[in-house]
Amino acid sequence: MAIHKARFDKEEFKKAVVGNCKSLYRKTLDEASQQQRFQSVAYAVKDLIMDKWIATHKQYDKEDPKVVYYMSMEFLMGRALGNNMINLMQYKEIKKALDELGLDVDEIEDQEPDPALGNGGLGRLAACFLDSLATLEYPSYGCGIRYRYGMFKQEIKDGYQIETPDDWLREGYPFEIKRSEYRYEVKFGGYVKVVKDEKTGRENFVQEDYRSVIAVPYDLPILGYGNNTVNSLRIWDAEPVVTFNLNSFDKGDYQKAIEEENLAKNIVEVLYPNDNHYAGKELRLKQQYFFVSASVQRAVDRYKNMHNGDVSKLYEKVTFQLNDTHPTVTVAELMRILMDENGLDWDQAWDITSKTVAYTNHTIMAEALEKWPIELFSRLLPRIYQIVEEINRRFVEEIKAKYPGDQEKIRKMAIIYDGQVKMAHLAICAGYSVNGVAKLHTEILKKQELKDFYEMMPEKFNNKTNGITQRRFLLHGNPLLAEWITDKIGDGWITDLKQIDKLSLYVDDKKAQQEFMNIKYKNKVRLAEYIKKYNGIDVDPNSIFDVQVKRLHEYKRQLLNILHVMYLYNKLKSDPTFDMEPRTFIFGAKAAAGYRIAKQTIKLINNVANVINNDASISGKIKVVFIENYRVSNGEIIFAAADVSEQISTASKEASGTGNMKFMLNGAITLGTMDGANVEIVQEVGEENAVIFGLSSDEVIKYENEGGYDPMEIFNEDQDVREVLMELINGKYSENDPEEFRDIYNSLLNFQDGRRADIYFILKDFKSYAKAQEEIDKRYKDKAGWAKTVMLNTAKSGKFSSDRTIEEYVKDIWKLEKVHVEM
Ligand code: 8GP
Repeated sequence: MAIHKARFDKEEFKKAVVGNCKSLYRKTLDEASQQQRFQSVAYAVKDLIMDKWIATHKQYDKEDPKVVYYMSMEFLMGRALGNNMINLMQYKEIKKALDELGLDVDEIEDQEPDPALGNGGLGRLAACFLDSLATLEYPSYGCGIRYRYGMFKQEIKDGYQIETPDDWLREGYPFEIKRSEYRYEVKFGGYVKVVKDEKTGRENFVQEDYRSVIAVPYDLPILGYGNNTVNSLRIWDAEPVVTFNLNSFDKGDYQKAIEEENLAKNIVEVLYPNDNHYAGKELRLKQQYFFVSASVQRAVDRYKNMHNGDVSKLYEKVTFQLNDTHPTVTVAELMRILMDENGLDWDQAWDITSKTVAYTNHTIMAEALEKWPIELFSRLLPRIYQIVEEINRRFVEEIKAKYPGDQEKIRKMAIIYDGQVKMAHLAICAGYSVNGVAKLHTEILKKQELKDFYEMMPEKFNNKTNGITQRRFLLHGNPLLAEWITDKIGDGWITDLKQIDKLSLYVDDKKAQQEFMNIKYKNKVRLAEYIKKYNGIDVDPNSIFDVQVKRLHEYKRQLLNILHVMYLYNKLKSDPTFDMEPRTFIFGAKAAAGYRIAKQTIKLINNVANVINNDASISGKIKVVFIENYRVSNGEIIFAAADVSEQISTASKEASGTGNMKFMLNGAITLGTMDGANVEIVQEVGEENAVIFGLSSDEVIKYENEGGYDPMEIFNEDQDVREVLMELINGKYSENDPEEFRDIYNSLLNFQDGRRADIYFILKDFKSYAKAQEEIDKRYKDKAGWAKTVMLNTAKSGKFSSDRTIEEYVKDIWKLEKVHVEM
């Protein structure tokens, strides 16, 4: 790839920063607050982007390439300033300019709120994809919601998680631009009137007596690395139709005016903080239809403008990728627009739609499946529901034709059944592609979860193993290692991560090992300072940094990790000869606000930390740290500093994982189960360079099909496990309230609320996990062996770039062509 480095005029840039400060705040830089300085810098950087952004879209208008619309309820972008400086290839130059202005680049970057318009894996994947699409010069739009409040901020008080609102727009977000010219009306409720056109005899469907909002887009620039491509992330805000609806007011429809005002205010208010869990709230369905309708209307209009108003070949230039089922109403909305607004008949509209929409599945967790009650769905979206009904009717006919007399197939596959609208079934039926996000995950979809669909339409199914962008998670997050790698093998890895394999040549080289471990040490010092600053805990950078950061969910088994810490602590206390490498167990995780047992687990981790960190008798052999408010920005620091990457989900449950890839890239060893993309990580790095434990996914699925296993047997037979479990309820870690962790205890041992005991096989995997942990300890003692292993992890991470993933989507699903932007 030809890397393009634009000219940078340092003096002009400095002038711009000073000028921005003056025009924005009527201040000089030294009078300004840190936040105001950040804003002044950010606007100057935005200026550097603007011409490229304009040029990119001119080029798109001229060449009329096919465009992918990445439809997602979530984009977990992380901070933009540093990333934009990097992708402009002007990080060092800008840093120098800031130095000369007396500004510290790290402090300035630290002022930016993390735009956190996402929960976890799915949202961060979307952000990595946008980075790769722009870097690879593919035309694309991210389409989402401009939540007024993003992912909540987590504070830990007394060991408990407290959620506080993330008011990320308070100071104004410098990189966005409002695009009032692209406003669209989105309609909810009312009823559908059928009007017969006397001349043509055609029936037209008109929504009446509805409430509506105006969707107004804000665009954020998405910069390619080292090129002139600047794509857009388009997030929609909602405004009332008329702020104070005089028209309606005149007619006495005061109520309607107020309702529309409230609808607009509520709709984009907040991101639902659930990860891998479906809450089924009406407002959520409103959010979904809101951003989908606006995005699809805009996409169709754009296409029509470029094709004389003729929509019949839309699929040649437009494709919608559905990031999980959340935007699945895209299917029906596109049908509606094609039929009701462009006069196509059903078959024409269906032909276009089913060549335009594709679906990605991100989880097999049953509780994440979106199923809307018909009552709610049809009341909120009456016309959309009619269309879904007709899609379902035709689909059921197809099922009947293929499997005559097989009522069971209809029960399992129909889109509407049992009073519910099943979004995954709609996405699969209408989509031209269905993909999982790691090999194992896709196999499980084909063999288990979506078996019937796979049998009926195998050609739709394909795998796209996830990836991450090395620009953020190595080049920006770990500058020391990035520079070292570039010294050794050149900078090709930045846009072609496969090249990082060239490091394999150095893994036995003593000097290189030493350098690599020195960098790891410095990154551990950086994290230790962060921990000291935010947690007040001293941790030893010479200890093993053993890290589990991800959303808190039972299937991810943070509980297994902390139970093992309790077990280790018991060992240390009871056996004075027990020898172990000092270990710092680091956790970071947000729990959904309503997820009780997840929140209890956070409290448990903090209480265990409290007891162990304050026990002088173990002379600091174990430290436990819970990092508050884990998010993209501190994640970058954490990945760089990790020795051990905890990827310990119950096999079969983690669709892919992407944190696992970030750790690997930064030179950590995976301690994990054969789940999600761990399987492929092991394949790339070799079994001897990872530590694997636990049940296989086949074993888990087999147990599940047989009704589970009996954790009581383990409890009764394994003295160590029993001791740890008793400590959950004897007040050892909850002096004030010995009952505090009763729910956790029960979840492991007792059938309750219709749920079997230990459905995530924590006790079943405990012994094998403890052994794996011993193995880590043993390996760390061999310094050279360890260095080689972690270097190999970095060297073999090439497959896990989102650039590779995107190239696969482009080739197999989207069929896009690159557009090179000249300046
Ligand atoms: C996640 C999967 O749990 C994770 O394994 C995968 O790596 C990631 O998606 C990207 O593919 N799923 C979600 O984040 C998820 O389902 N979130 C939605 C409910 C918000």
